[in-house]
Amino acid sequence: MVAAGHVLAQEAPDAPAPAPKAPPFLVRPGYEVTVAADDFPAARFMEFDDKGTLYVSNPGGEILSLRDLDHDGFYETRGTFSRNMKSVHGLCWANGWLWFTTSGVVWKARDLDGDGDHDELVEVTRDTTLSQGGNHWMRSILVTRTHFFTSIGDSGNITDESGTDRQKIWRFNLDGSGKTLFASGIRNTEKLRFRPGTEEIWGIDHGSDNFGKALGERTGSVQPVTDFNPPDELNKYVEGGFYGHPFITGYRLPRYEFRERRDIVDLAAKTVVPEWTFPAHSAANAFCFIDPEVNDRTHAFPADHNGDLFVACRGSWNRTVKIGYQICRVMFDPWTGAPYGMQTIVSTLDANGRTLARPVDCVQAPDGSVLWSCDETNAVYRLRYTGLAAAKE
Ligand SMILES: [Ca+2]
Ligand SMILES: [Ca+2]
Ligand SMILES: [Ca+2]
Repeated sequence: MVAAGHVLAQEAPDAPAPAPKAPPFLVRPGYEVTVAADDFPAARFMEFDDKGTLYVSNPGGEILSLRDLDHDGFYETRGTFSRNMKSVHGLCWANGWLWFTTSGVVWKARDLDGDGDHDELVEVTRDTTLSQGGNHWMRSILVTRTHFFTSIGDSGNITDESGTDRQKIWRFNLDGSGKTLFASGIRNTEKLRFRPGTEEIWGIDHGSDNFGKALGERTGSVQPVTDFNPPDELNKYVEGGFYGHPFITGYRLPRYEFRERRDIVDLAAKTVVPEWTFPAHSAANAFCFIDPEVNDRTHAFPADHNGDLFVACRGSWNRTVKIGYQICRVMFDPWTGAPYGMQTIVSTLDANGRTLARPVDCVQAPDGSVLWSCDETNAVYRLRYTGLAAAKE
């Protein structure tokens, strides 16, 4: 018979391994990045439920469910909420359900017994009403008390799809009925969210590639026009709004390719301009707002971050010098509700310009920190504010 103490000594190696270290990102003084979870097939979009479960979608077909049971910021417990859902992307927690999208279907599911796997799955609406596929197959989802909103982008780069269901945001009743056009002229907006404390719908629209190609630019070498045009747009989507694509870009600039259209100036005149823009090819992808209710409770970030936007910029391919590759903060003026500035918080290029990560999405965690995902390192990182005093130490 073995003494109890001896058995404990034998079991000691089973203690949890320390959390992995984050790559050497360039992080703004006062902030810190750690690994929240890793070893994903690909980590794309994220959402929390009301019990602190983190959901991470992987377009290969899974939604993983993660928990940080000891509240140390590392999500050590993992389940598979949903599987065999090829192209699963957009996520939104609402009314007790995790709503999610595949390219041509809007679904909702819930876990009733708390084991991290769904027990109930509902197909809310299918591709008889939703376009699918193409280059931009990622489908957004925003669920409100009364409706859900979804969109799918341009099937190519600058395709005239104005006569189709693409390049538009659609509003549905919660049961999938009542499809109504909400906004149009959108190239590729992968995430929609309310600005905290309002019912304003915000999203980021990706600018096109190869702006100067029709003028003789050569992709990857001589592209003075494309390097700086067009911007990625932070838009406030209003009912009936036309956002320009594919004819008009940014601040009512007509596209060279559509200059022969007789209505091109009228199209420019009716285009809703962006509330803010990001440098061309940043690939400003997805975002979260800092909800003041959460931040005032957790004090995770200074109070002047309340209502600001954290944006995951995946970074450029269509630029001669890399740009994007960062987590940035877009500051909002709480008085006007409008953006007024931008800071880089994390650069995912190292000092030699090498790519350390390509950020995809940001989400505010229940502890107030901001989690961001990367589908190349296949990890989720945790960004928090540690203070300038800590930065000097
Ligand atoms: Ca933990
Ligand atoms: Ca379950
Ligand atoms: Ca636009």
